[in-house]
Amino acid sequence: LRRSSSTKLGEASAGSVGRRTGRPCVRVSALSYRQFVQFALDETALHTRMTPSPLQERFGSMKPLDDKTEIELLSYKAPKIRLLRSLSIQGEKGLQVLDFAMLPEPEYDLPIFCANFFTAAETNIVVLDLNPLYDVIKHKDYKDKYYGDLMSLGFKYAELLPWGGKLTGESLRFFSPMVIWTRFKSSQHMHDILYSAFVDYLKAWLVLMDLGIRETDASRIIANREAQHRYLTWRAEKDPGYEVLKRLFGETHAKNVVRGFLFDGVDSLGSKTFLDYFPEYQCEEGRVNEKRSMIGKSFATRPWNRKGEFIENCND
Ligand code: BLA
Repeated sequence: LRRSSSTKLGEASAGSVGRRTGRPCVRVSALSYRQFVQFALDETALHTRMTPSPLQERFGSMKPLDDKTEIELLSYKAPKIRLLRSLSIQGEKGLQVLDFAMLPEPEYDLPIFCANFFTAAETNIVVLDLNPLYDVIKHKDYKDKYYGDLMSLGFKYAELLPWGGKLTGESLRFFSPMVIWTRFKSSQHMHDILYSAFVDYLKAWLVLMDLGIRETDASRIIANREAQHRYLTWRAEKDPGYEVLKRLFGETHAKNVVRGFLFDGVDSLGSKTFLDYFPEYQCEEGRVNEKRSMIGKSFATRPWNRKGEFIENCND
């Protein structure tokens, strides 16, 4: 992959905080994630031709159980992008949720754009990353190809948005060395930093997408498809947002949103089961262990150095 330089990427978006789209907009809450979604759609539309996803018809008018919560489900597809989907929630007591992802077509080994922001009662839980399709600890070539030039961007935000502490150990396999995993107390200042990070990460992903070359080797395409299926299988089963969605939609609808919308592809891109990919979760009678983690909560500090090398033995 060739790109002018990683600092250029950072510079290009300096001043993007508070950027206006030029459209009239209602400020429902100062700290809403609406401007994030609007920016992502506007910016993506500058790079590619988006068309509504077939999922939109099924999920676009989904309603929560109570009438005080507002939700928005959006989904598109585009050349190279199998699915762009966004779930945003504005609820009572400052509940704000954004789950925004872009999943590539299997002909591309592009990372998955992943923004997961959860805000309630002043607490913010944030994951922002270009999730690697292949485990970067094992696949150095993949890591260099996509993250080599982006580590300075990652490091800039690792300082502004410090590591959020121990997390489900298994999740780390799905994260890149530039992952932002953080928790903070709500403030306009932190919200602005997060917006700026979102803008920069999205722009970086779109550059990777622009440069992405269609794979023609059938075995590579099969491998990409399985890697994405494994990722979707993990998230559809263990995503921390599931409990919140159950409260908002009820169990059946929540399950449909998770398997049919957020992680669409889990039932179509492959036929392996969760236990095929993650056999360590097997319980008696072939049931899946309900614990989120078998390893346990791990990685008290950021396990990547500035160069994006994995640092072992930093568990406690
Ligand atoms: C917590 N969300 C978390 C945590 C992580 C993530 C790492 C910390 C708890 C843990 O270690 O598991 C996010 N984990 C991810 C992501 C990946 C992963 C993005 O493995 C990708 C591979 N979060 C949401 C949405 C909601 C949400 C949509 O993304 C709500 C609808 C809620 N996340 C949420 C809540 C917590 C949380 C309530 C704290 C409670 C908990 O830890 O279970």
